[in-house]
Amino acid sequence: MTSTIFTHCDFDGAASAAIVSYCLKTDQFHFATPNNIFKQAVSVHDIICDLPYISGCRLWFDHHATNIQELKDRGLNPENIEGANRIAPSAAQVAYDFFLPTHELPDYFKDLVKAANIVDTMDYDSIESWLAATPMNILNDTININSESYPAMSYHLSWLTRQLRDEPLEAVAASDIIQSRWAQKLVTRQKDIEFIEKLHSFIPEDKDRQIVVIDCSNLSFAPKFNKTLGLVIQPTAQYILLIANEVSYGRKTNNLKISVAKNFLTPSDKQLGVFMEELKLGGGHDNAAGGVISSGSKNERLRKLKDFQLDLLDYINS
Ligand SMILES: [Mn+2]
Repeated sequence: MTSTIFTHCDFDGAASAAIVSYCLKTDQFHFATPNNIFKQAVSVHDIICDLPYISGCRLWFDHHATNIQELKDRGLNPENIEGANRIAPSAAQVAYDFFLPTHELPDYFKDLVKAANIVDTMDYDSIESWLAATPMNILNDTININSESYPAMSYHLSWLTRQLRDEPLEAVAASDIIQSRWAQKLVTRQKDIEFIEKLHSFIPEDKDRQIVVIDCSNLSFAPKFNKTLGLVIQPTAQYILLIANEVSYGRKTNNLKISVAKNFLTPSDKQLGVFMEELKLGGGHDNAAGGVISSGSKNERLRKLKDFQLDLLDYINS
């Protein structure tokens, strides 16, 4: 029976799937997000990596504390699930440790796991090292280029997963496909930085300039950039807040999509996910969270956005 590896559409998703693919000779991949995995046709033959557990799947490999807790909340014992799950820096690490005692693994998997650990936890010691042209950064930063469509990105991710399975990181990063994507990425990144530089602001109440605000709600298009690039322009800020229009069926609504992240170099003990949940706007993790501010009119949304920004400022100063 053919089995598919359902995995997260990010670097750790590809890395963990590469290790599982090597060991179990499964060569079919399907990329998903933590939200849409629940809508996928996962069968009893399938394997899930780096995503929430789906009842009845054959094997599950994960490292997210929230997913393991969610399982317990459902009355399931994580130790009884086939595969491996534990809190770790990456799903790649979990899968590697699971197969190591019983399989002969290529030496280059050690570097792959190390890379997944760093990329997935943003374990960098400077903005420069986060942006540096290292093999792991190049591969991670070229997963999506030029706002590629989901099918195009999935196609690339399947290719990347097979390459990571069959070759060392350096060789994959040096390939023509990756080098061409990287050249494009450097151009768009530079444009994104210039764009954020023009657009970013601080609210007047934020005297210490702690929260870089990137407000895209007055734009007629939805820019797609990594908001953490705000730190290139404001390296001493502690948080980055991105605001954008919520689009429904191709039309702008009065609702605002908000997402907030901590400066990865100076993480505080604030729990952004809990904060967003308490405001009943959304949720997330300690270091990054998001949600939607719903409003019926332009004025209401301006007022609610201002309230939200003051609440956030209060919270981070509390
Ligand atoms: Mn992961």
